[in-house]
Amino acid sequence: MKNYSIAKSRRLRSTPYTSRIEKQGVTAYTVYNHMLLPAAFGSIEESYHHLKKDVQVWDVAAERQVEISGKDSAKLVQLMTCRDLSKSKVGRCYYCPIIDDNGNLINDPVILKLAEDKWWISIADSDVIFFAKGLATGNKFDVKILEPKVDIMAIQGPKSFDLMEKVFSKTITELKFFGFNYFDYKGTKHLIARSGWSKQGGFEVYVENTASGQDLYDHLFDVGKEFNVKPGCPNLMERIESGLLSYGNDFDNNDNPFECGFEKYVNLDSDVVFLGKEKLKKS
Ligand code: THG
Repeated sequence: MKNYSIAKSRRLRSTPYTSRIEKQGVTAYTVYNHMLLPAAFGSIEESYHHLKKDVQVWDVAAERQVEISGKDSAKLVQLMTCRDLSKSKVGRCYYCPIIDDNGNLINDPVILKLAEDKWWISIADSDVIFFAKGLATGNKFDVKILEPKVDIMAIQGPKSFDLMEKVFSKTITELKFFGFNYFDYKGTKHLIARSGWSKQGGFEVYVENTASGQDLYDHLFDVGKEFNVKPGCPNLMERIESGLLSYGNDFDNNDNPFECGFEKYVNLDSDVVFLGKEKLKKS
């Protein structure tokens, strides 16, 4: 297969980690949310075996956040997803299909409840922000919607626990799956969740302070030598083996949640209000 270079531009955004991963030998990019997402560091097969054994640091800044805050934020977030969020808790992440009025998928983000009136929708590759703004305007919701400057770095693999403990102390290993909390790194607080797009275990750091995040990125490689840390990225082999679906690749706006095996995340029996509910009842 012939390979082509990709022309970077303002439209095709870099991340705060791009210069670092290029020094470290990234060999392929894909485009995700109008941003560079590394797709390979040499052999995907070798990376696969390394990810299952040791620990990798990933530039997944392309998993952008749609921040929704304000009085009607919970109503808007619920209107967009078929997962019942009425009992959701601050400090937890929720994997939620976002669906339209036909019951078809718009995205499959992780939703973080930051406060009763503040949410981050950590999106896959589609422009959820315009969908959210349209719904907010049409429904006259009192909300603020924006894309905050948040650049996720993921630490994935079985040795991610040892590496993160070395940097953030024992408390970080007590985070439950899909829980998040704030952890100090040299005087800067970072939101860290136990999550990530692999099933090898790990964490995601939602970096808001870019300089501190870049310092942390370098530090993880300095202190991670004993765990054989390497740069990596979502791994095609591992994610397929683990059954993690990719919006735009494995499913898109022609599919409903049932066709994707998402029935776990569809609540048709509760009285919450969301788009496409009647359509899904008939499907
Ligand atoms: N992390 C963050 N944002 C993201 C992704 C991520 N946005 C885009 C994309 N990935 C969204 N897709 C998924 C798909 C699956 C999972 C996370 C994001 C996932 N699923 C678990 C599973 O299938 O076992 C748990 C789901 C559950 O039961 O709650 O982790 O990776 N920040």
